[in-house]
Amino acid sequence: MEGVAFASFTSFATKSLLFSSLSPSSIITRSQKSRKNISPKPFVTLLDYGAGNVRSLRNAIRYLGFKIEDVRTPKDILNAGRLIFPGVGAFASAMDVLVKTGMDEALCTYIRNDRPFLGICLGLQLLFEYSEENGPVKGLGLIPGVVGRFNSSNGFRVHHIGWNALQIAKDSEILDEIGDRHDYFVHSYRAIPSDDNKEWVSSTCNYGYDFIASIRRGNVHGVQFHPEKSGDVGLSVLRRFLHPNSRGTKRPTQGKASKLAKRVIACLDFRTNDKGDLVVTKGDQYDVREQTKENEVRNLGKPVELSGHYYKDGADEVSFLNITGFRDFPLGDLPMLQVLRHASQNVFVPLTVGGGIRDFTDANGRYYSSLEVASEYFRSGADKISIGTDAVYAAEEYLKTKVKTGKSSLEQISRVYGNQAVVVSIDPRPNGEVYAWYQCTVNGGREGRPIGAYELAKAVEELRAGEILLNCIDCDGQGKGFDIDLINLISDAVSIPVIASSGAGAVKHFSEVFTKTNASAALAAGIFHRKEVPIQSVKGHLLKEGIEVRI
Ligand code: 1PR
Repeated sequence: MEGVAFASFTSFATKSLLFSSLSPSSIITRSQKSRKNISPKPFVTLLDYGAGNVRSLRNAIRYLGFKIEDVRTPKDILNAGRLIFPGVGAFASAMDVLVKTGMDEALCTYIRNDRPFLGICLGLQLLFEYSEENGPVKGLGLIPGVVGRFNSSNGFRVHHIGWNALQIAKDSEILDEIGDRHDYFVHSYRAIPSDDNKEWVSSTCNYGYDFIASIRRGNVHGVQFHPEKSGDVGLSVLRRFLHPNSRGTKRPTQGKASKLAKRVIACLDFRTNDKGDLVVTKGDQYDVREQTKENEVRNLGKPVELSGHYYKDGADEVSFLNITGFRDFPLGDLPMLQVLRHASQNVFVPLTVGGGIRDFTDANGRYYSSLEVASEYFRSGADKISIGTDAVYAAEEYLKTKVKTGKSSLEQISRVYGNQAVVVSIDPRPNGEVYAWYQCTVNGGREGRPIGAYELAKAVEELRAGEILLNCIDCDGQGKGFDIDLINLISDAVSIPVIASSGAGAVKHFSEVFTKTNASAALAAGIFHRKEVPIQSVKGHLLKEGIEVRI
């Protein structure tokens, strides 16, 4: 991913100095000699240079029955039987680490020798000559061509986030089960197809214009999308790479994917009930207690089970919101981290986690930065984190001072993990009789703030939010449809994707939000938890209405 500076790179580079006395060329010579004696291994080697979250990929590889051996030295690359390189972070920082550690040469040798390789996302981009990301920055130069940024001049939002279709250019056995189905992309830079790299390109994708979605030459593969987050289709890509002998025949083409799909997201609000159990709950206008004498927290099921169910039913993403995170210390909430760890072992679509992300000092006086809190969420399996309350305070401060301090949770987390990994959740409540405005709230709707949803959205975009989750307290849990005016107000104000939330009560509400607004995704909770409508029926309806969704 892009736009990222990495504290963790530095520490990895320092560790790597342990083997820096061994020159890359001497390493290569020795391992080339010994390679003849290497037998095929029942594991895959992973080049994780410590720049971010590759837990999802690890989970997917393990799910497919493979063991993982991590690269520690350039020699491990040369000795690998099968190597996966999930590039994470910014192009320049990644190249910097590769060069400092001598892994650049090892990688080039490995790939030039046509050894089994799969680069993912930045792991594909680094194979090219140059990237414009903070550059031009030199890449490994194995494939002719350049990596450039998407631009919004053609009306497309700069991040390409979501499920898109591939146009297969040539046979690439690992793509053979994709057919006409969508894969999950998240990036704002892309490799540009040209005559010079034509022979490498195995598929392209269109987002305003064509870009390289995958490359293949011999045993060397690279994909811009994330197979580990692309559901069954993505798992088939990994499986075909990991088990080349069991690839079998090409599957008949399925699906009708042609462009970026609208996303349907299942949301699990959860909190601890009065007995101390972590439960999925869902309120009416944010009140999650039953209207009974006991006034207990509404219990709609167990988070891990429900997330697995929604994944199988076709959710394009699953969101977990710890709705009382504002009052408890989220890292003290070990069951919640366990939920995430377990859910991410079996759910291979993006997981977003929110609730309580802020700087915090615990009872013993130990200070935790919001970045540490977010990092723990990422380590536990989150692909994106969502910030509510703290983003409101950051936006208020920014609007008051006009200074980006770089210290807000929003700025810190997007600097380290990339802004595609940072969602801002807005909880507005319509206010005012004559001049209506959408007043932002904090602490789960408990406190109104002197800032409107429009101003907040614009400010958090400037502070590097990557996406907006747009709730509406009045519509929440009512089943009467999304607030179309609010969604239009916000999605027209920003150039980052907007997720419409609150109020879905029937399949027609999903088609309405996608035909009347520019929302990139629709999120719902109650309608799914109460089992009124399965996600597949929502998608069936959207397809019938001519709205492209992933099936
Ligand atoms: O403020 O950073 O600690 O984050 C808290 C997060 O928890 C925020 O994202 C906030 O929206 C959420 N939250 C806080 N209290 C509640 C509550 O319900 N009492 N849930 C709450 C808000 C999230 C929605 C919901 C949809 C769809 N709900 O995404 O799931 O409104 O519901 P529906 O389809 O049934 O209408 P912080």
